[in-house]
Amino acid sequence: MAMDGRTLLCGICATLAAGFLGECAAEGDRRAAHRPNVLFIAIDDQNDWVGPLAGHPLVKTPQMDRLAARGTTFLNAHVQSPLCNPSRTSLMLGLRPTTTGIYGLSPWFRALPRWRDRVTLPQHFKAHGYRTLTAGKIYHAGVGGPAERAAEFDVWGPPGGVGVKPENKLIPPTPMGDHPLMDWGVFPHRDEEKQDFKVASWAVEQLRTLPEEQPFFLAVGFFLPHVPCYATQGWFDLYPDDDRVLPPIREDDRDDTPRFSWYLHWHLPEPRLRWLRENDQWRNLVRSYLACTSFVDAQVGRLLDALEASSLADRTVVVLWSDQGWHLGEKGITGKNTLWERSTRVPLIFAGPGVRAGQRCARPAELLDIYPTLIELCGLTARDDLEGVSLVPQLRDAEAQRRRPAITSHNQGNHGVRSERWRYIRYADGSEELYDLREDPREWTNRAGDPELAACIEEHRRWLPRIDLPPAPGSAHRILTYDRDTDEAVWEGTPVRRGDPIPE
Ligand SMILES: [Ca+2]
Ligand SMILES: [Ca+2]
Repeated sequence: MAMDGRTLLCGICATLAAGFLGECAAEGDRRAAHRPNVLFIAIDDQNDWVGPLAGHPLVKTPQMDRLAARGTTFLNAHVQSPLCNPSRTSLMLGLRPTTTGIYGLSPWFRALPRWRDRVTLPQHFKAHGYRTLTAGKIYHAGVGGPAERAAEFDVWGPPGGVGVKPENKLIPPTPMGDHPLMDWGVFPHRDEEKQDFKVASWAVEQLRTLPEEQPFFLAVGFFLPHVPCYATQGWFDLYPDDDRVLPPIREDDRDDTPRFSWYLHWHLPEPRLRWLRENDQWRNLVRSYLACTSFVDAQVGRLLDALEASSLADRTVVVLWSDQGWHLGEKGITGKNTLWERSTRVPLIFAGPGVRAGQRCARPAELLDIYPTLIELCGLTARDDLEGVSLVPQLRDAEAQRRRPAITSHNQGNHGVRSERWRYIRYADGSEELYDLREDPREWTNRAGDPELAACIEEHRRWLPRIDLPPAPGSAHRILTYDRDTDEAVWEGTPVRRGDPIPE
């Protein structure tokens, strides 16, 4: 790759960090005034049950529909990890989980010497003269004290979270620990008491008052529809109180998935489908999730209103994404931590300058691509140490070619490879799945054993990550390791043997 002096300077900056950031910032100040702003909207655990992805026939998300009409929707966008911390770390660093070694809810990446000085997406914008702001859930956990926070973003708004909640859980005690977050239902309160409402209010105020002469990178992270899914009756009334809301499932769906597929979510607080049915909670959970999705959609709408009211829309790139999906009974489970479509397929919508309006792109896309895409859309110095590729060709023409599939990893050795038509999964013990999404969009029939598809499997295997690190030091929470020599899997420190019953 050819490098001019400035590229080289910022290339060094990207790897060596803080001391050089100031020089880059000075360079950036001179050119920054003409660059577009960025409104970066994250939603937590939002699967493809949004209007633009049509993942649920009854879902109501008029504001995301409105954003999609203004921009380009990726219909085949996938996360790099089906879990908050590794997914967000991957996006913000521009590196796969298999490269960071971060697969669990811990560690925070700055705790690792290797990534302590890594320049994140917002830091790269700051180095080019942007004012960077954040509210709600962008990183998974607390970043640290004032100095640590100031290093990540210039301005910090309200933190993420659920906000007001009932005194006691609304649903019966859930298996595997009765986790406090495992709760949902109608709960009387005012929308203004929800943390996502407060986060949106703060962001709206920034959009009204930010100085014109400096471009901004404003990150807004919504917590819902992450559990607990509380909403008022009005949001529930958007959805019928009958079984039309339930997703189609097959009772025997797991009969043709490898036993190892259970190991990825072996013992977790998210209830299985069996518990939902036995406790008459399936429909209540699905309606709660849909109600919270519509509530978050309305908060997105408040941001879009503010953008248009301040005449910023033509000068602001908007990107909306979710850090992973959620199962609501499909394949016998709720929650994430799988390599199937329900966990990996998420909204990814771009709008604003450089983005063609009204497009729907079927090419595979990765959240990892957001970093290089925003760099190109905003005219920042390119970096050669990012593992994603820019989506700008598809933002200009949805039919533009892309060879690379979307890859999701959940702990070392377990990968999903999603091409335009197929999903190939390979687990650490060598077991495999293959789905033809064109003929079987719900991934009901595993065709990995079909000899006629051997070449198809071989083609997808070529894309398995070449770097596939073990968990980084300090890894915890939802960590799975596997030893090929002994055929022993270890889930969160406890061995799982072939004959062990699957936890319910
Ligand atoms: Ca999440
Ligand atoms: Ca099946």
